[in-house]
Amino acid sequence: MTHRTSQAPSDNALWWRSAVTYQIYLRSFADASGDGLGDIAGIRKRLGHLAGLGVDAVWLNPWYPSPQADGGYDVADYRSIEPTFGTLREAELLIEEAHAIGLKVLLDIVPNHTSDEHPWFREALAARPGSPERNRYVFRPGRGDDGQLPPNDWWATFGGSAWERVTEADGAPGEWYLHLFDVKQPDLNWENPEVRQEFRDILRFWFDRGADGFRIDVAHGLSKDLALPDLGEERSKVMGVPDRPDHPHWDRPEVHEIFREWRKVAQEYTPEKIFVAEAWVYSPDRLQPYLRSDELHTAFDFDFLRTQWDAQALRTCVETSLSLLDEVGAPVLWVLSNHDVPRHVTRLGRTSIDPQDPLRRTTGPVDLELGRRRARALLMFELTLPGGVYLYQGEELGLEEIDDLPEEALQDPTWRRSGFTVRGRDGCRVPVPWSSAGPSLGFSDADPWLPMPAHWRELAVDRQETDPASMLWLYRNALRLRKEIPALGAGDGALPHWHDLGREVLAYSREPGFTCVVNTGRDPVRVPDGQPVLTSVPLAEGEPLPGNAAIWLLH
Ligand code: TEU
Repeated sequence: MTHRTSQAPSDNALWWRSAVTYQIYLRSFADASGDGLGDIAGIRKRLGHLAGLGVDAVWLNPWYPSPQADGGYDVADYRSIEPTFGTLREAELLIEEAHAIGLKVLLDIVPNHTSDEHPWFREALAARPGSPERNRYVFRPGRGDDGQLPPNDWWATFGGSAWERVTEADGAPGEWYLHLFDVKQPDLNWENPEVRQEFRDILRFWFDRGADGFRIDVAHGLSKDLALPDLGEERSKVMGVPDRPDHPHWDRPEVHEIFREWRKVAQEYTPEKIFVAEAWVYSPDRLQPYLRSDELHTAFDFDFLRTQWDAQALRTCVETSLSLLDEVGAPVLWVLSNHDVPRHVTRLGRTSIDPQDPLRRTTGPVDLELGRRRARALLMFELTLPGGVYLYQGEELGLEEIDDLPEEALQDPTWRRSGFTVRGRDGCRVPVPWSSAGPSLGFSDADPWLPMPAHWRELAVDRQETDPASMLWLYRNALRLRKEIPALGAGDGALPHWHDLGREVLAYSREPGFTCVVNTGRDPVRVPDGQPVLTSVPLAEGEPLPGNAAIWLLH
């Protein structure tokens, strides 16, 4: 039993093992400049919301200069700030102000690809085939008599071929370059020492400006089998995740060498800087190597995010993740939503379940009331698990996925590249409603970059602030109790002690004296003795716990 967790995580060099981190999707958080797009000044005005919520850290999605072909994940300059978001000075001030209220600040690094408007790519286009400039990326001649066919059959994540042909300086059709995402996101060649050196320097640039760490975008994608073997897949899997262990461009063994180098950069600082990997892997055991003691500190647990609302499935996921990561001494990071997946209120409220679609991207009937009820219970489960938690902006308001954005508003490159068949991720990126009045619900003075539904007035921060039954109050209360209850937090190596209250019930204890019960079924269940400290639904003393609800007990 460890008491480490009862301290404020920020006072502790190991804060990242138990921190609750709030993801700020900058474009949609708060707009102070009045252009309809969120910005740094907007975040600085709303820091009080985060302090009031009780989180320990923030993670900011990319804020660098970018043509915004993929929401900023197409970076044109890694050492500056996109002018519509603010200035480098404002970024430094934001980091300082966050630190002053006890929040750590994590940035987002995008090492798999640059923007096609990055100077390196412009130089590569202007240079000859075989030149050092081209060798920073993955350029290859095409197949076929005239090189008119792509070098192999790899697909881009957003749809279509992963290869694009360029026109050479003499005007002739030329080589092809690899892009595992949009055509405006050419993949870097991580076998090239110059690329490695550049990114180590970029890490230092932001660490020197106060960043406490980085979320690593597509950490599983950096290394490729440069023999470029065909995949043999006939059809593009739009927004697919690695579906086999020996994939030629996802989760290659060579990637670990890169992260060992990065760890050394983090260790140049005191306290050490930290990393969180966005790594989509084939099976939970494949996350383990990323988290060895000389590699990355943490990685999102996407299996938890993909697990359905079922006590047995959730328990299996939790046990598997905890025991696998404990073998390498790493904490698990529990996460339910982010800017890439349908919001979990909607996922939990979908009444028809397709096992082939665990992220529930497919639209279909949704019972939002049920989804919110389950989301409240699942949050209470998540926040009691050993390890850290990532929250995505707006989940504290119970926001749902917006499935019916007008087609002309859609901006995710997936929509176009999938031949207008996959709507993409805009539905979870709709701006935050801050106030129940005003045309863009307090987000901006202008029209927001994605339309906000009028009914979100009911979910606005100002409404929920005055309502103790709201989702916002549940988050605040749960986060406060998580800090106060000694059993909660990191709990390194401590596996939960499960109780058998039936197949549809998750019930477990952590020492000293804490029990969480989640009823994923419909029938009420009797809960163990103890003093209730939090319930996801109103509950009288001694009353059985109804379906789709949770309770915390002290004893
Ligand atoms: O996402 C990487 C990624 O692999 C996801 O697109 C994944 O395939 C999907 O979420 C699984 O359903 C990261 C960023 O989070 C995303 O926003 C970017 O578009 C992408 O990288 C490219 O940089």
